[in-house]
Amino acid sequence: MAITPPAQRIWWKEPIEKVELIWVVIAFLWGMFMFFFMIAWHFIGQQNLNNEAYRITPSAYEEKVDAFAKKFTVREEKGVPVVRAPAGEDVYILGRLWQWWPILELEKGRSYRLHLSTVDWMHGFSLQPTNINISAYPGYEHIITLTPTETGQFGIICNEFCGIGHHTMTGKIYVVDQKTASVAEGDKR
Ligand SMILES: [Cu+2]
Repeated sequence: MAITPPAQRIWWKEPIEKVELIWVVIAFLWGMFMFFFMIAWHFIGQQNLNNEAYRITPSAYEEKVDAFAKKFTVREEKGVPVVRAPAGEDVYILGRLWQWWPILELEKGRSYRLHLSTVDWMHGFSLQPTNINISAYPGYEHIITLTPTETGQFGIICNEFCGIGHHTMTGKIYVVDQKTASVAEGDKR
């Protein structure tokens, strides 16, 4: 706000300065370019996940994940089941205070439909070191189509602060070669 009023009181009726007009046009066109590129990037950049989301109650989701784990658990790690579903199947991960559950074992080069939800409140699913980040909410079941391209052990951390145990909220995904029985068997060495 100016301290003194402008000399020309009816300033808004003055013709717009040419340089200002050019900048307004440039800024507008840049804004439009970025708007459409955001959509284009979804297709050409392969950055944004193509996901689906459905309404579900937290307890119904918990039941589904329990049934999934019961069916396909191959071993346990510190009390957490390691679940290896047949390639191409639906796989489930559940977030809660304070863990991502269960541990998944996937095959490299095969596509999975990864279901993701939480049973208490919002958590941030962050897959490391790949750096895939997805917000997970109670009441919404996200489904992400995922095709692992590298074998190894991937960590999941929570990147939305969720209370006193937030820093301990981790999970794991193993990606193994299609013929390998299990990476963790090798880890026990
Ligand atoms: Cu969390």
